[in-house]
Amino acid sequence: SVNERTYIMVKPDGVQRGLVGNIIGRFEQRGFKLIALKLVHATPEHLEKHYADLKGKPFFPGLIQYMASGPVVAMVWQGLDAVKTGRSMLGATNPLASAPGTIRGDFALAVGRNICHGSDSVENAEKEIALWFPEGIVQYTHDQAKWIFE
Ligand code: DAT
Ligand code: MG
Repeated sequence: SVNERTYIMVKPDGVQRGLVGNIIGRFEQRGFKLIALKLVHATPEHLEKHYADLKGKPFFPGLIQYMASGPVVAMVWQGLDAVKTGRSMLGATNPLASAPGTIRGDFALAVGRNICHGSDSVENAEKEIALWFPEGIVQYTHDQAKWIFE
């Protein structure tokens, strides 16, 4: 739907490497509407909730340590098919398999340093938005919408 929302997060390596503006720019240029944004240095406990589905994987402790190693940029983007389109803009989980032109395909090489997160389903997006933005989301009219959607 036009009002679908996805949770996108620039990971600590993306912040340290100065890729925040580029990643935000891609979602802006594509026509998505920014409805939440903040810089946050998350605790391991918070990140364990975010990645709860991966608990038990051999890389889980390293993933949590990496994600807690510095601030992340937490965002919510809204627009047509935001979840699936966000995933395609991200590229494959392993950057070696990500096509050039995708965020991971343009900026990353290692699966454990893949720059950016994006929700993988509408249901998970809603869960992640609630986890990262318990304060709620600002509502405003995006005046571009009439130029982006029929
Ligand atoms: P994605 O981030 O594409 O949704 P995921 O949810 O399966 O991928 O995994 C979350 C993150 O965990 C992923 O972005 C990087 C890390 N990860 C996944 N598989 C890994 C592996 N085999 N080795 C190291 N890190 C891995
Ligand atoms: Mg995932």
